[in-house]
Amino acid sequence: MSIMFSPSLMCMDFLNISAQIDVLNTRCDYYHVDIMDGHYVPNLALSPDFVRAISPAAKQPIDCHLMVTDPSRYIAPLKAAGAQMICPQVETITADAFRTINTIKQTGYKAGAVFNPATPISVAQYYLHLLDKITIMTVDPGFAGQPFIREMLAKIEQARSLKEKHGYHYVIEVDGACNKSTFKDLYSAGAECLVVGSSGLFDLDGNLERAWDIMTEDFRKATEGC
Ligand code: S6P
Ligand code: MG
Repeated sequence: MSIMFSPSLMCMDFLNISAQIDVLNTRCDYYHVDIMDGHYVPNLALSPDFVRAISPAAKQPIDCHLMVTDPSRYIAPLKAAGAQMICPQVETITADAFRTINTIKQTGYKAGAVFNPATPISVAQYYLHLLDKITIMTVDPGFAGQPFIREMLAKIEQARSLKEKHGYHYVIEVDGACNKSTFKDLYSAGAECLVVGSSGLFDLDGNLERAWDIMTEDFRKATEGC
């Protein structure tokens, strides 16, 4: 059983950010920071200022999921704020995917790409080899607490077989409703990193250490024998 967990910080308790970062520092693999511009998605979430605030305390890489119309505007500010990985939505970089990904890498980040549920992996086929991570959205982007889109299991399997066939180095991440009721199917399909938000982690218990233990036990039980 090998899996990575990336807590979605827009779901944390904002009255206790510092204490929660301390708890997560020794447990998580990445920090998942949802950046929304209120234009690409009808919501606002976290920001470069949030990244700047947590980066001195964060001991794991800060991974920014950009749900914004123009990702290029966020690359330099997020670098200055202390982020380590940038993942734009593939739908927002069709006109300049190579320029954007190369800029992300030349700025010193790891580069990922995120696929909306309705977007096929094939749109990125010419640059999959450049990516350090691909994220399959299993909800439409913009909000926490949405229902899981089961059709995405086939896309996760496809990401795994493309990785095996071509030797791609990307990590296969899943974002959206990763929780007790989906862990088994996600893991069996090939997910390597799970973004855990309200349903998978933060709403399990008011005490985050206990919530983390509940989540990892949920995952262990769900994937026993897989
Ligand atoms: C959605 C965002 C996600 C959510 C996460 C919340 O736009 O990209 O990262 O924060 O899905 O988790 P849950 O368990 O509420 O779906
Ligand atoms: Mg996200």
